[in-house]
Amino acid sequence: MNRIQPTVSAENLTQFETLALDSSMNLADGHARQQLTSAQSKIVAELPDMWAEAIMRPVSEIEQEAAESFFGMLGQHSHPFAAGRTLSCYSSSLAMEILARSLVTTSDAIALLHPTFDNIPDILAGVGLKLIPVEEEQAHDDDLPAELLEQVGCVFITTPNNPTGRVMTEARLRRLAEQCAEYNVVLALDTSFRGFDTAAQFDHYAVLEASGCRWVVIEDTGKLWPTLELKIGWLARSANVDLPIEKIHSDILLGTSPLILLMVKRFSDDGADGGLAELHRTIAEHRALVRAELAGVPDISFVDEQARVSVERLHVGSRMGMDVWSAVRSQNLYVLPCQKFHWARPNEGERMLRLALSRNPSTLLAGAEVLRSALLDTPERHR
Ligand code: EGV
Repeated sequence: MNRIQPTVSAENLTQFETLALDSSMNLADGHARQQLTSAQSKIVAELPDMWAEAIMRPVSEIEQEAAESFFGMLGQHSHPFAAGRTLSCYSSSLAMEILARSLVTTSDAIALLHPTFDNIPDILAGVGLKLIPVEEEQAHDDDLPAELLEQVGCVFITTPNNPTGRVMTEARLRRLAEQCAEYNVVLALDTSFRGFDTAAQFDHYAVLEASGCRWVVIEDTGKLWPTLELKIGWLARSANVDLPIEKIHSDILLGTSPLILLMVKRFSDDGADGGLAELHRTIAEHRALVRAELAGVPDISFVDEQARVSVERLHVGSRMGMDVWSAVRSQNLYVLPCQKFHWARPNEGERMLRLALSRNPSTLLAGAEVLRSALLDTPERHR
């Protein structure tokens, strides 16, 4: 029996995620909510000692250690922290806001990957930038057209992409960076999901530096570990970027918490010492679990066969995604409808849902069972 529910109003993906926060079956947001591993639990138990350490030591030393450990864990050995070109932020979205405000001082338009998580277009458009969509296939397969590069001050790419998991190869990144150098366009990367996919762990900074292009990279500790929203977003830039990033960063914050930086260092060291490989196995198991639990449901498919990221797209066939979303919500299961990832043409996402995999297996199992019966009950719909 369906309970009567208030009408839903969600203006963006994050508001859809907010609806799910108190539910025991929250498969909506891409934040990590699985159990701590035993090695991670030990680190958490040492937080009081880390607090004392954070009080005693110079912040810049702690920040450097956190950056070395985090970027090192991810293969980003040419990162520019030592050169003074990596700023820490409370979140990667804040880093994005700082980048957006910097860009709009010198340009009025930006080329942005399509689809991608909607807070990226919203932040960029929010400062007044005009957005020009770059289809994922085009970004990965072809040179960008000259007419596009002549119009924009920046090309913004999310790799691995959210929600598709698509990773830009080293060869493609090199070519894109060369094109950006040629047209004097800033190349901006959001690599928040890179920790999940070893294909995204070649040394991006070496490629960017070799190209000579102006570049900015946003990195995120926030998707990997279940650390209760304690995280760092890093904002790294080239020496020649010629944007007021440092000034705008300082307008907004003095710095991040040395306690969180120490925690990031410890989680990263554990990651490099086998924790990241363990996470990869966990996410792969969770992906297999969800696919197995939904196997045999007619007229569905998993869209991103190669994805390694902690989210999974489900195509619901001739059903409408929002019909399935509403049906599972009445059972207290929350997933994410995909229209808003397709920020330029939302209808392209209307038959897809995104499921979060960084959860406990019991939650995924319960969610998949609810989803399975809802899919079996949801009728076809033609628009
Ligand atoms: C995901 C939400 C915002 C973002 C969620 C996300 N952050 N809106 N500042 O972290 O994939 O669920 O990226």
